[in-house]
Amino acid sequence: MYSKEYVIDQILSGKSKQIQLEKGTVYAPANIALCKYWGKRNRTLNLPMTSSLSIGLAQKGSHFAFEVLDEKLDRLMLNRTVVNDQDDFYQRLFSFINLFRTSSTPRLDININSTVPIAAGLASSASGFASVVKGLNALYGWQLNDSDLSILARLGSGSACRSLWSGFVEWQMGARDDGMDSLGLPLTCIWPQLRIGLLLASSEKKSISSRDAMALTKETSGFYALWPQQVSIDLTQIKKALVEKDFSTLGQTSERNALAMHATMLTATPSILYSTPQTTAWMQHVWQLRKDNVDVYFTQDAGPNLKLLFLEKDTENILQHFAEVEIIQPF
Ligand code: 2P0
Repeated sequence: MYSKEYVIDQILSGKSKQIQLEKGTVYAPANIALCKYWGKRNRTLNLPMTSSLSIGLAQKGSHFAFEVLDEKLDRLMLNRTVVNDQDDFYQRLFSFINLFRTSSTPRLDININSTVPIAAGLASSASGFASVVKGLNALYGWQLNDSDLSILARLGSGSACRSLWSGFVEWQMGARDDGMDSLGLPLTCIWPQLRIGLLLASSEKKSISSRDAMALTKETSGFYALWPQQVSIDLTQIKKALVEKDFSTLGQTSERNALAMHATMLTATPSILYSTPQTTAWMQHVWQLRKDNVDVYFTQDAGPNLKLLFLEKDTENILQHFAEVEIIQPF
């Protein structure tokens, strides 16, 4: 079994752990999966059971500012609020950063500011860990390329390996046990008319983290065996739809993929249900609009919020039907 330290040694081979830059700021975009990552073949290295495909949100993501400290403890602020050293997020972040430093490396003052609503479930791990590895790259002056940074980001959180780029990114699952071939690959296709509409149902902390939920689904759902087959079909269709700029197929397939993921979770023991009555009301509204010939679809991640997919030409219509929607232009 390979360790995170082994992978880091492979990537950093011979590179310095001496600080080269005392202070800096980097940025990584959030991403929304159109074909989801749900289940790991290796939990230590966050190696997925399947490939996945996402869209980066350009202007929406995490700004990560660091400054070297002459103190004994690291400091962390998230969206201008101090995060206590007992907090789960503080511990997860610094145990990741500690993989890249020795006991004599100075402590850090870190400030993470997110431009996506935290409640949207977009702000947390993906753009966060992608921005952390970019920050470490700047701090130590490694000058790693984005592919190497993607592998390092995956060690922090799986979906973070897709957040090194804007636009469409495929996370290729890879086949190696050490995961050196499991990383994001940016796709050349751009689609300026594409719009994402955020519908926020709740800002409450989720009842089960996606990390635990995907493990429980894989371990206990008899339907999980079907998931890799579904992903294989959906990924092929989504990539074809992107090349052909076939929005209906893109939307239909992305929506089906998200529903298949949630259906599989429902059959875990105990069941995992992220949707609330508000979520299902929005779904029904989307389905009614499609009956009325509006080309709008949704995707849903590990939470009750929906992300609408539509084209620029339907913006007015969407705003009329979903007054609370926040529209994002990914390109
Ligand atoms: C995705 N999600 O593809 C899927 C869809 C949530 C639903 O990737 O354990 O935070 O850190 O690898 O990346 C969320 O899972 O999990 C996620 P870890 P992560 O976007």
